Amino acid sequence: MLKRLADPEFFEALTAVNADRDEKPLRPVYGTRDPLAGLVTDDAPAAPRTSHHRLLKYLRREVLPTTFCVGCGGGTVLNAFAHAVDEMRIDPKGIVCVTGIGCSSWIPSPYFLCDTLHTTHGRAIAFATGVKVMRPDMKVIIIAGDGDLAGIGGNHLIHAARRNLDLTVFLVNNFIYGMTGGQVSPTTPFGAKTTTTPYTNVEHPFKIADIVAAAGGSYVARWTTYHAFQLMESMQNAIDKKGFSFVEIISQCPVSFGKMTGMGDPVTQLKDLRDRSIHIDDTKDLPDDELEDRFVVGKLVEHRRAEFGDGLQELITRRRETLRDELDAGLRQDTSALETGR
Ligand SMILES: Cc1ncc(C[n+]2csc(CCOP(=O)(O)OP(=O)(O)O)c2C)c(N)n1
Ligand code: SF4
Ligand SMILES: [Mg+2]
Repeated sequence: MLKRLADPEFFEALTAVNADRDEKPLRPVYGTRDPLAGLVTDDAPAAPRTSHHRLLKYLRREVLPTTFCVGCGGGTVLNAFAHAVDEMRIDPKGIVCVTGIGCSSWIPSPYFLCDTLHTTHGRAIAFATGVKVMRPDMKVIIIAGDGDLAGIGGNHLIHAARRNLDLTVFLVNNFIYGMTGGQVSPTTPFGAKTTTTPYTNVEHPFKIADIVAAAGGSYVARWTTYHAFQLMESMQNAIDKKGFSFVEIISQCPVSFGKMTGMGDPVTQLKDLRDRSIHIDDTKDLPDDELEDRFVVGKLVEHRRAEFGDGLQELITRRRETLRDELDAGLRQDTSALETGR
């Protein structure tokens, strides 16, 4: 699996079109688990370009190149997702991807080739709920940003976790409203400058994965785009899990987040993700204040709880039986009234 993800041809196939742009994109050199160790911006010879990579079948090739800025974490998330689906041998015909509005919402729609619902800002989970209830046989996967899922759609998120409907959510947390130019979001760090908090943010951010865990999510994890391999495995676990599953993916936005925070270089941001991440298993003896500025990564929660869709189906079956009994009883009464004339 590691060997397959470290495949220069897939990255090249994904980004080949970027080479036609004026910008000089960062190109990863493979064969290492440390993505930073491999990032180069020099004029090293390009990897062979190909339009036949096996994972291209998961992408809508007609919309490539992606509109992501150079160095955006969105490409890593798309890459990990395509690998996760491929590893699991899921037929994309059995997946419905649902999303809202934002740069992160473009990861599934238009780029991933399956049935997609590109809905209104903050309403992805509401639409996904309808899809899953009507088509429990489909894997319903939501990929969207922090503004979409934790801001305007925050209420939908916590209630979906409480209900424990069998949905999978990948929340791409870049700490900002990226698409609209860098407004503060509910996950923007305390003290960060954004276009709407130019004198620093004096609000505390949500730890959104912790909130989903507290609200009842069946599988909740947090990884970053630095942890591409762990992210892919976590995506697989989340997709596999019956019930509400959620992975917070901390991601770099060198353009809108970087604009006023001084983190305009994607490598600086990735290094920050690497240096501030701590695995949950290593946090047991640490006081809360030491974790304040850290990203606790790994699986936060996994448990089994009755799933909403099953409960609903059971209820419908029970109610149908009761109705049938009531109908039968009514018919018997009518027949006897006809026969006896009473
Ligand atoms: C109802 C509504 N309000 C506001 C907007 C404008 N808007 C579009 S995307 C966006 C924020 C997106 O942020 P996020 O979900 O974090 O995605 P990112 O671009 O950072 O990946 C906003 C506020 C909108 N489209 N619809
Ligand atoms: S604005 Fe940020 S999130 Fe949007 S594509 Fe550019 S780098 Fe990515
Ligand atoms: Mg965002």
